[in-house]
Amino acid sequence: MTISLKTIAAMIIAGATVFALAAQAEDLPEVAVVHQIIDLNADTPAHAFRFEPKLLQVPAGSTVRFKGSTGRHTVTSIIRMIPVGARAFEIRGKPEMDLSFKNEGVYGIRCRVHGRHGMVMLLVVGDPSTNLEEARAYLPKLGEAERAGFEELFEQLENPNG
Ligand SMILES: [Cu+2]
Repeated sequence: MTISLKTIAAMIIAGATVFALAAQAEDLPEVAVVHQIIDLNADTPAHAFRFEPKLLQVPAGSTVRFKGSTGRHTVTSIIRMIPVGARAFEIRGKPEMDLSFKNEGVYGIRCRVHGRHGMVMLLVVGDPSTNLEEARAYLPKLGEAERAGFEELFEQLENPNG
């Protein structure tokens, strides 16, 4: 049996349609995804071990899917850099984990192992002003690379267009 090129083309188009519908269905409800990266070709340690994205803004009540808390990576909230009333959290040894965030404000997050290389991220849930100043005031207590990482992210948050 032979399949004509025309048939193959039709099959590809049908497949593409199914894929497009699936992508549309996945849009609701939206889940933001954060990856944890080890990039051995990177030119600096802060780039080699990183969250992607490093700055994430979501509406209150959103679910964030953290991927890649494996090997030595962790997703660890920093005490004093999360909103009052929000629960501290740590993910480790999980390829994928969903967390929901109800409390508005900023969440300073580090990798417990690679934080010293600047592996930090800033999650902003709803209105950052809830605890922005408190979180910033804690920066001097952090190690050099973590502090530098967060300063860059706070800067980005306040001047999103550069
Ligand atoms: Cu790590």
